[in-house]
Amino acid sequence: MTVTTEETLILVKPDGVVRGLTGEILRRIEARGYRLVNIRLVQANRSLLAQHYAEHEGKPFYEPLIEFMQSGPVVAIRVAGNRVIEGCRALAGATDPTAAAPGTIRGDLARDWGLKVQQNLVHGSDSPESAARELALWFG
Ligand code: DAT
Ligand code: MG
Repeated sequence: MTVTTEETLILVKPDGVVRGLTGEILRRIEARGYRLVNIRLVQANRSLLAQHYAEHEGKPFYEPLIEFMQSGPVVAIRVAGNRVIEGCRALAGATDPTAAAPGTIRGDLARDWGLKVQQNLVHGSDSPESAARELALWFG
């Protein structure tokens, strides 16, 4: 029997770390059955974040996003499991925390603070290509 194992990058953003929600977010990932492969607490610099969020350069929320992501440490998590990319996106919920479904990380634990960038607790890679690129950035 061949089981293809996929990996994804999850970040607990600075709002999640400062609010003490890292454990709760890890708990939800583990409770769903995914496997934690590696974890790092990182104070990200502008260069790393510019590469990570390259697709958003030029958008109105780009500069606020880069500033916010440097406002404190983030927890970078390498997570493995069959269909983990899709599964973790579902766990995270919609980008806009007000619209995110109850039961999701964002829908249960985040809100709109009226700022220029949504503080929505987590990042999750959105495709196998993004996951490979982002895992190389955060875990080398
Ligand atoms: P996601 O994190 O759900 O993949 P994204 O990649 O489109 O969302 O955007 C990256 C982050 O930027 C997102 O988590 C929160 C912020 N953001 C996205 N769209 C926004 C918007 N219209 N207004 C404010 N912040 C936004
Ligand atoms: Mg994204």
